[in-house]
Amino acid sequence: PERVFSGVQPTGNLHLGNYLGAIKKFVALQDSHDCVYCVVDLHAITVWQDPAELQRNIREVTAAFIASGIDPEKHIVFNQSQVAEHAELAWIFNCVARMGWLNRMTQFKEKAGKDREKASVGLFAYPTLMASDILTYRATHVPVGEDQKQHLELTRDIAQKFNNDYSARIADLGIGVPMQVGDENVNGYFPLTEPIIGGPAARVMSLRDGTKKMSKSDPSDLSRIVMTDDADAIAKKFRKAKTDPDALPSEVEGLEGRPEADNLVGLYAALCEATKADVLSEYGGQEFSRFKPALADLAVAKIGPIADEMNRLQGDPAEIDVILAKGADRARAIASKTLADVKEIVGFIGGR
Ligand code: AQP
Repeated sequence: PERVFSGVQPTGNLHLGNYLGAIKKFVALQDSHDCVYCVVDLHAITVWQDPAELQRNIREVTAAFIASGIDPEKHIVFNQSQVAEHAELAWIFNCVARMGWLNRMTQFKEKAGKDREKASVGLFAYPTLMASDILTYRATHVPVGEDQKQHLELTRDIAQKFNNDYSARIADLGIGVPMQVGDENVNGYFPLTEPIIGGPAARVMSLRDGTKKMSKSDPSDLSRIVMTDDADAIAKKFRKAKTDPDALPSEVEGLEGRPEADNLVGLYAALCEATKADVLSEYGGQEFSRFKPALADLAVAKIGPIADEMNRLQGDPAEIDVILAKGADRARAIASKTLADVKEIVGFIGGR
């Protein structure tokens, strides 16, 4: 069966972009796929995290998964650092990936800023750990926001190079999976994972600047709707959201060159599972002063119950920890098999 993997970093300020670009899609995939959803704390520490806050944030993301409708009994919900195989496979992938590939990653350039010498080695190697997260479960599909597209391409490059470098060995061991690469049928060990990106909220933008993505680390609280914002905060943030002076267009083409308008219409569409065209057929010609309160009400109606449930779940941290521990056991059962195979493929002794 097709398997989905994805993760969210426990770095606080979980926002509407994380929900609509990722978590909401995780929920939808549960009926059709085996799903593995991870709180990626090893990724979080690529930049400094206060230890007590990190623990709180790990539980908060877990609560957000469950409150949004992910079923930890039917699928796997766990915490990355509890399954050592992720870090182990990442090391092997560090030896498969090339420096030149990682040098091209735009997220590293953005997050490292001007003084790259001061960035952690982990921040640079982040994409090889992400490839490991996905390929530890030999996942075929990864739902993510648009910002992760380049990392997903790197994951495919790593899988392909590993398959090619070790193709004879994989064939000898008889543990490959048939796959098509170009016109050729080959036996690879790792699948070439497909991203699932799309819909009207694949890239949710900052409420203060329609050219920047909504982000956890933006210094302005007004730039993002946080999952746990109350109705007043949500209404205020949309009221203060940057817009241009024109009314909403009636056609989607009319959103071109109007990034803030495009973003708000996209948010409305994603929240009510419609298209931007549907939204504009209702609100085209109207002023933002009418549209913004409607958007705020819709956001409160969709996010409010999730926030309430998140708060309830976080009232019992021990219960969350039990869910994570059980999830880790089930994740490890898959991960340890992959690692045993990989060690055998690479030529280590005692893997299987
Ligand atoms: N603005 C966004 N629009 C759509 N999807 C988004 N995602 C993040 N921002 C947006 C998606 O959310 C998932 C989890 O992301 P992450 O935990 O890896 O965090 P991130 O991408 O680092 O989030 P931020 O908010 O952008 O944090 P900073 O400020 O640290 O850069 C991913 O699937 C991501 O695509």
